[in-house]
Amino acid sequence: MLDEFRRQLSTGAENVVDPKTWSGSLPNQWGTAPMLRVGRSRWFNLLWLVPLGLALLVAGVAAAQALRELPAVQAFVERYPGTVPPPNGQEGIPAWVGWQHFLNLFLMAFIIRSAVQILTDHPRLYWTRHSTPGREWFRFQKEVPPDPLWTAKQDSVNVPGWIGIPGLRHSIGLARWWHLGADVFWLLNGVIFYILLFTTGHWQRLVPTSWDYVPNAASVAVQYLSLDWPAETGWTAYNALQVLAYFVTVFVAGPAALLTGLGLSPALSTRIRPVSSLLSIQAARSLHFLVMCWFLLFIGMHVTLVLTTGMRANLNHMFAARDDHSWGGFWVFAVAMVVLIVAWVAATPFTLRHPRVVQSVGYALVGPLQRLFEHLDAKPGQYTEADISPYMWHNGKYPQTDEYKALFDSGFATYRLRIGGLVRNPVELSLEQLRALPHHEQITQHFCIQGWSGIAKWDGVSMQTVLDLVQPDPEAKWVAFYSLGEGVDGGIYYDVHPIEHMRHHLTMLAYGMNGESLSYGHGAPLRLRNESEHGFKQVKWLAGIEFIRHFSEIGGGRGGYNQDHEFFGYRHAI
Ligand SMILES: Nc1nc2c(c(=O)[nH]1)N[C@H]1C(S)=C(S)[C@@H](COP(=O)(O)O)O[C@H]1N2
Ligand SMILES: [Mo]
Repeated sequence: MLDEFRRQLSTGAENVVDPKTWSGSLPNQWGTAPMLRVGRSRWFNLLWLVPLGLALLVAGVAAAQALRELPAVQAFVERYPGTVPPPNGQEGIPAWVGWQHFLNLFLMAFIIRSAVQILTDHPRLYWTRHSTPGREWFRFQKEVPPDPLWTAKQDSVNVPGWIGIPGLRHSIGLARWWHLGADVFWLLNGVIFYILLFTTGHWQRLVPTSWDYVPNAASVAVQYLSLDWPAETGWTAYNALQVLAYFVTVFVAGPAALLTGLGLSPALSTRIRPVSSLLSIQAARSLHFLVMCWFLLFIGMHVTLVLTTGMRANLNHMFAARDDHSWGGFWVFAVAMVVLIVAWVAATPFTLRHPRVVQSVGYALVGPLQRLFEHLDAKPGQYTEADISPYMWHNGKYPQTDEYKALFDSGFATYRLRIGGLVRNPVELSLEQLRALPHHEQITQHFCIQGWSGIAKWDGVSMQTVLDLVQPDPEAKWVAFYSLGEGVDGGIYYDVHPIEHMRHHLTMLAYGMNGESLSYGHGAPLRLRNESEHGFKQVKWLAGIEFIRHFSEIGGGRGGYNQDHEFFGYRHAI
């Protein structure tokens, strides 16, 4: 009975990315300059920070030079020259620090590039859990146009392929594998770094252990700004300002990147309520972005100072674990940079040519961690009427067939939801019959993979009611949801869910939203809600439901339209 749906699925999912036809041939669309909201509706172009910053720097240099002529300041600099000797007299930089430093910078390069790519998929940041247009505090996209059916996909922007990975609009599926995959290695490197720091005593070089660091850091700042720089003592001990910057980066920004990143996970956000009510997913996304800004600022200052405060000695310390003026460290550094540049240049073309490799390697790296979280009791949060979002973004490709139009115009009088496959009792249900089933209602949060979220009240039929009605066979392990609408690359939209999720008390078929019948844009007449999963799995304009053995049987065989065509993962709860 459901063969007809299977035949309408596209099976020829591409295994390479053609930028011309990618994601339904989305045309190029560049973002705007980064804008910061000031007050209710005024926007400040952040590019002004460049001339402003330069002017401040020049003024700062002049002020510091004037200050250093004052006898009091001279006495202060003499008293606090800038470096506090570490208590245990730890000297030198061991080779393991050099290795870890290289791995860290290498991984960070790809983490940041893919982060930028991810950000461009929804180029707006918010502080509340709603994603209300006009209430974002930061954007690099125009105002949301008045079109009531404007989609989040239409809102995404381009980024050049040598910055983002892979640079195309709406390529978040691939970018996420890079980001999360590199994260796994970065975290591993970080854990090893922490362990070695504390077992070798090397931590004393990075942690300010007395108040002496404060006046010394101030002194170093004045010395740098006055362009009469402090004596270099990097091999024995970093200067106090360096220690503070390294301390913040290693012990504050690093863990903050992890924590805010975890806060971005719908899987955790829906399961650990105390965390998500303090740190909504949108606040987490904003903070995660600010942590990245810190890293970018740090990298800029750090690289500048490494190259200008005695490049050869500095490179010997970090890349050759020795303290002399030879060229050894420079050459190791040069080789390291060649490795980085080759990987940097290759990342985007490789991703476009071998997206399935990126998808499966990414999943192999991230999947085990993701499954770890799935063992946490799934209690997707319910909210109250007061939490309902004033604006719910639309997404996806709207159904435009004559068949759908006729259904819509008739008020779905002839609509039938067909449920079958591995079940004892296959059924066809009209909207009226669906409405006659026990009524279920819930207020829950929707998480789109692109980054926006919103809370809505859904009403309809609990999936448990449907299970009781059709009685799935024991061998039914997965459930396919077929849409009346097509996907962007042809063939009908579909997605597959594990049967355990169907028994969850918050999995339902919704025919109503926020007290009204489901609108065209949000999936009329019927859509799925599975609150343990991302937005793209909430199939709208539902036509049929099939209970199956495994998702490899249908479509491109990867568990859903976006998995087949946009290289997402078949479970994407993190
Ligand atoms: N049939 C169909 N269902 C779909 C999509 C689609 O393109 N086609 N897009 C999905 C995506 S990516 C999201 S985020 C949600 C958006 O739901 P909303 O428009 O009601 O907010 O619908 C999902 N369901
Ligand atoms: Mo989405």
